[in-house]
Amino acid sequence: MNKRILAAFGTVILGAAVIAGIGTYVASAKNDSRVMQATAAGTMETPQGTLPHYTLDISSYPDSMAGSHGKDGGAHPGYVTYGPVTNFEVPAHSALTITITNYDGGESLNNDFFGKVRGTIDGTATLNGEVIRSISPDTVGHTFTVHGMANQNQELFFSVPLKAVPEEEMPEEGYTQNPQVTTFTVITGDAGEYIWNCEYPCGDGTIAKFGAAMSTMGYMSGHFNVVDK
Ligand SMILES: [Cu+2]
Repeated sequence: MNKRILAAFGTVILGAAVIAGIGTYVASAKNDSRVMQATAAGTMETPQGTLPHYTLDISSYPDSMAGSHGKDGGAHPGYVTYGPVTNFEVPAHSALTITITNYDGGESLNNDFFGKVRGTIDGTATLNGEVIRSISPDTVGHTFTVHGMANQNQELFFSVPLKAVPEEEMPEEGYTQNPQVTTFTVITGDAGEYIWNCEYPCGDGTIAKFGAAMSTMGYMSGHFNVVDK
C-alpha cells in the first residue's frame, strides 16, 4: 500500500478510536446520580395507536449558575449545561413529549446532519409554537441527541436542534427573557439504557470544542434510560 493511503487509513482509525473512546467514557461516567422521571400525562394518539403519554421539561443554559449544579455553579460555573438534571428515566412503548427551553446563544454546527429534526413523530418539532423540520445549521444553540444500541437488535435514535438565542438577546448578566422553546414527541420502544448528548460544538477550545462541558458528564450529556413500567 502506498504511504499516503496508509497515513490516511491511520488517521481514520485514530479518529474512530477517539470517538469510540469518548462513547465508552460517556457511557461509563456516572458522576451525577440524580435522575428525572418523565411525568405521566394521560394517553396520546400516535401513528402506532393510542399510547401512554409522558412529558419531560428541561432547559439549556449558557453557564451553570441556574442552580442545577449547586447555588454557586458547582465545580464548573462557566460551563454550558442542561438542567435541572441530565439523567432521565422514561417508560417503554410510550409517547414522550420533551420540551426544551434554551437560554443559550450559539453558532454553526460542524455537521449539518444535526440541523434537522430526526426520529420524532412526523419528523417535526415545534419552535416557539411553530412547526419545524430543521433549523439553519448556523443558528444552533445545542442539540438533544439520543443514539445508541441497547443491545445487538435494539437501537434508539432521535435528534433535535435547539435554536440559538440571537446575540443581541443575550444579556451580560443572568438569562434572556426570550428563550427558544422547542417541543417534540418521540415513541420510546423497548426498554434499554441509552446515552444522550449535544452535538453542537459548545465545549471550550479543547478537542475541537468537544472538550470541557461537552466531555464532562452532567452538562451536555447524560443517561436516557427506557424502562418497563
Ligand atoms: Cu451543547
